[in-house]
Amino acid sequence: SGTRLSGIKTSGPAHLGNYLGAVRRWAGDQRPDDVFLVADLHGMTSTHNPHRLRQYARQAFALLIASGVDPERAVVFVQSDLVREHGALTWVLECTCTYGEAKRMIQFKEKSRGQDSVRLGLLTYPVLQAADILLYGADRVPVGEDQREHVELARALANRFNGAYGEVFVVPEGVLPKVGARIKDLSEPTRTMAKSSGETPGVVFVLDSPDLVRRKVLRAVTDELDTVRYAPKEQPGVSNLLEILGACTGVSPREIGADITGYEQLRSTVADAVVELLRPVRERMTELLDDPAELDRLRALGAHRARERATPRLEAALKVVGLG
Ligand code: AQP
Repeated sequence: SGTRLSGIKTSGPAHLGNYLGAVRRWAGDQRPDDVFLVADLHGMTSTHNPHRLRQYARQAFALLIASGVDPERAVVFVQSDLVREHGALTWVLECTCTYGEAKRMIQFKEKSRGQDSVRLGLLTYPVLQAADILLYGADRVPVGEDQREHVELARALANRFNGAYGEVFVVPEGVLPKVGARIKDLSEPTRTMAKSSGETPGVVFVLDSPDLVRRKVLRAVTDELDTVRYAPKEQPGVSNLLEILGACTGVSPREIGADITGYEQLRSTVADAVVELLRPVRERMTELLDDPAELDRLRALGAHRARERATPRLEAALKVVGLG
């Protein structure tokens, strides 16, 4: 057992990749001690729209519940509902972290490259991420390759803090999640489907209407080879469609193309599968979003459960560093 922590950032509306590659798996494999975080504080490290940020957080929370995360068993909450706790520990950890460590993060280098105005939060968000992890005593953090370095930082900060001031934090470990599908952009199949791509036909959002989903999939980029074959390097577009179809139906993408003859059939088969996969999720999500009282009740429940976990550890940390 132990505590696993997983999060979804609200830098945009949740998409098919987030659902197939992460949320669906989290819901399917949840244990009572799991912590799920809607990371809205992380949704403002670059230019953002306040109204949308709030909306994306509500949507992401609704998505977790609609996907089957059980708010009575797991701790599922919106990060900004505990903004004081996360903010306070972030400051303490920023004073545990060096500037050199923060500026070496590959994600920072990549995301700040070529930008003339970089928010300081883009530099320090890995420390906020460390606070997210350490507040809840998470010992395992399932992350992909791109986030591994941040979990290593959280680990280093926990060790350094414990060594300097006393054993307050559980030292977390990054674990490779069970391989989920890595979904690519439908229009540019060599890059991953991403929230930050914005409104493009290449990104299918969980809340898109069935009509829109269908149109986006039917416009998916393929190639001129005219063979339905799983070969991500040579045929990224076709392989992505097979990957999506495989993930929707639980069959390996290598096997699933056998009965499909042309690209037209492939696109329409995938369109049907995605529409049917998302339909119940979107319906439950919409129900929740249309019932703000119920959504707020679940949100308050999650925040309460999260605070019960976070407060003792935060207080212990403040005490040993000499605050309060
Ligand atoms: N394209 C994807 N295919 C499969 N899984 C994906 N995830 C993200 N994109 C894909 C997984 O979704 C979970 C939540 O992701 P996140 O909110 O932490 O954001 P991210 O990984 O940075 O990806 P996004 O959604 O594309 O956002 P932006 O554009 O802001 O970077 C994670 O488990 C992630 O692996």
